[in-house]
Amino acid sequence: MKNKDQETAKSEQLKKFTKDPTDQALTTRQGVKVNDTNNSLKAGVRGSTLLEDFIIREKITSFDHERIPERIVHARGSGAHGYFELYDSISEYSKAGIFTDTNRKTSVFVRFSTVGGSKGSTDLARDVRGFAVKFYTEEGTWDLVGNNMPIFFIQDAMKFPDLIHAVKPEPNNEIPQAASAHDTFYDFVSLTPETLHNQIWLMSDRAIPRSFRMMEGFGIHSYRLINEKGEAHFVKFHWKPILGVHSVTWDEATKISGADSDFHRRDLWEAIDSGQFPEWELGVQIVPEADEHKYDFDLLDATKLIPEEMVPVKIIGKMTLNRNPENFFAETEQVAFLPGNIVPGIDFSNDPLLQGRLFSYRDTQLSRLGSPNFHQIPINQPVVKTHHNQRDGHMQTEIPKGQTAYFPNTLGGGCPHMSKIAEGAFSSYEERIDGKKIRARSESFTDFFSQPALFYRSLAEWEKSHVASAYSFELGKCTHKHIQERMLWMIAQIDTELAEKVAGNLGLRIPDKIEQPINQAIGADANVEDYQPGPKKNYLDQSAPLSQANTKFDSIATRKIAVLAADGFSMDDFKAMKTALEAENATVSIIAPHGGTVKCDSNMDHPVAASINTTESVLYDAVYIPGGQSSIDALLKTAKFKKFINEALKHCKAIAADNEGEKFLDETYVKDFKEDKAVLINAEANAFIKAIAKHRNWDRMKKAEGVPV
Ligand code: HDD
Repeated sequence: MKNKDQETAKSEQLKKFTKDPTDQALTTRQGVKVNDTNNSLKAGVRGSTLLEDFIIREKITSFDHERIPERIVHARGSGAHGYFELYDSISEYSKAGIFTDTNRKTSVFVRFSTVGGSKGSTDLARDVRGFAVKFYTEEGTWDLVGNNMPIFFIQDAMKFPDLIHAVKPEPNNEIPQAASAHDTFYDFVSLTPETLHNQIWLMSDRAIPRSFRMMEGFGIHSYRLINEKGEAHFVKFHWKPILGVHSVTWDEATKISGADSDFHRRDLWEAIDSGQFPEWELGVQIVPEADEHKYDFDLLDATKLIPEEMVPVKIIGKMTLNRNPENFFAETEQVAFLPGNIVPGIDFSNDPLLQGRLFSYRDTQLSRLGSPNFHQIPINQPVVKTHHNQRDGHMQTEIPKGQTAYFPNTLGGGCPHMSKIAEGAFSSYEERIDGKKIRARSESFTDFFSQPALFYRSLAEWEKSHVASAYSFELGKCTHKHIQERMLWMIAQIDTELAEKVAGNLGLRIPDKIEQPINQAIGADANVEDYQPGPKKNYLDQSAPLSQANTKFDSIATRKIAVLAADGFSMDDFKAMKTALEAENATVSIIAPHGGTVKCDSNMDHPVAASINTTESVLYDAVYIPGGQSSIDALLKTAKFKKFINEALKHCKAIAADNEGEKFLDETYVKDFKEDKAVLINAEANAFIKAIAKHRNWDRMKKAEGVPV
């Protein structure tokens, strides 16, 4: 395959499978043209339906079998196609073509997801987000199946079913949907201190992203890169969004869930559809094998990150998503990610969480997609030819030729033949292992408090305040005092002030002592004292990349700006602002008292994006009110416009108004925020643009909490 063809290799392959009904006749599955798809075949017009009717039988049988089991976790997700390009070769670390060939653009398919909720649940649940990337490389398919948080809840795959059973709806009443705020989850967490690090990330704004396009991705585990000489380095993978890392507030998240539970899915789709392609840079943290034991944490422990101050992230390439799927089920639902899909130049580490995943994903596809031939589904096919002796099974769609399906053989000329490593064959890294076969957890895994504390210390004040509110909300939903108290004790190990705040909100005291926070990751015969959490260490005071306060604030591209306007709004104000915003690739939507069109003071009709009855302020990033007395008079007649502004104010968004627009603001709580740096009255459009790029004015947060909406 020529390098330049890589970018489109997957799209071209998929085209062969797409079907376009334009100008085509309706047929049965056997290709027979259908004359009536509205009426069944009956014995007389009022008579009973006849078994003979093969058309209704086929139609209904197909319908009856439309559903497949949803993913046990990450059931709700959205996908997109794109490509990856490498900036600089890292051949000193890896021989993988994708990491050495800067001329290639490798096709990718990405699926973002929430974890706990069902397929039909809301996008804005407080949850980890899945970030799974399938690279269709020239050497075979590589899947990097990660999340938007750099660590995981547990250290050993053996605990995964327990974790998921605890967080999923409770088994007796199937409540609550897509929420961790319930007793069973905190029962488990409070008994399993290894969860604390991912748990505090879950309480942070990372768990309620503004957009899939504005979140980071992480491979989490230490993997290995293998170079031509067969030398290995540990590696952690990072995806850094070009638009920066931004989130909504919890109050918005709950309201978005009602106003548009497809908020993230729609956002991804619309961005790609309008040519605003989402982009992430790929970074690697490389650790030489010799440094494996250099750190205060274990590289094989998936509940730990490597602070970027200790090992910098080297940016090596960029991923661009530029095409929406043609069909959700065929592509996004049927895509099967397997952490076990790797290519020469990349290898696993002994992380016991990763090791279990290598089994689980293939296994789950068998029950979800129903056959070991799931790799033949178009979205799952590699872009390179495959030949092997695996045969048959449900839904075999290939026709393997020849007399032999075994190796070695003479009858098939010894084919398909094996390849040498020099010819590109995969060979596992020959790691020296010297140990007893033992069912236990390494002592180097018992530091549960240092990194949650590092995370919390690294946050800005507004982020810390969000964490305290999140813990208070989640634990406030628990009904068992002993669970709440155990959690308070745990949080106190991270930070006492944080625990005190949460305790105050719960109306409880932090217990001085709880029954020892026994690490439940031990066997019944182990000595409990040997397995208590290790002491909290401080090997780094703060790590800047952990805080969203240190992300990018340089663009308003794809930000959604609501313009509140009714008949008679000022064309001059509107035009100047719209032109300035659109020049920066933001989208401008008129929200009016009604649908259809509104007239400006130059008597021109302007399309209304949404009538105020059908939309909410939480769906936009900022609000602008142009002047025009009759427009303002009309807006003031509908209370929901005031709510719209008051909510934007409460959520610390940029608000601008020109001329008579100020009169509208004076009828809202904005009148008490005139000095606010993101409230811009008769200001330059550029000042508004800068305020939107800042994402939010968190300086307003404390005072705005008093706004009663
Ligand atoms: Fe997993 C799906 C990410 C640990 C078992 N996982 C799944 C998906 C993502 C992750 C993004 C959705 C893929 C898609 O979009 O189709 N999982 C992770 C990460 C983990 C992790 C980042 C830890 C670092 N997972 C993990 C463990 C196990 C599983 C330890 C089991 C032992 N995960 C599964 C699964 C799923 C899955 C049950 C459900 C659907 C699927 O695999 O294809 O096998």
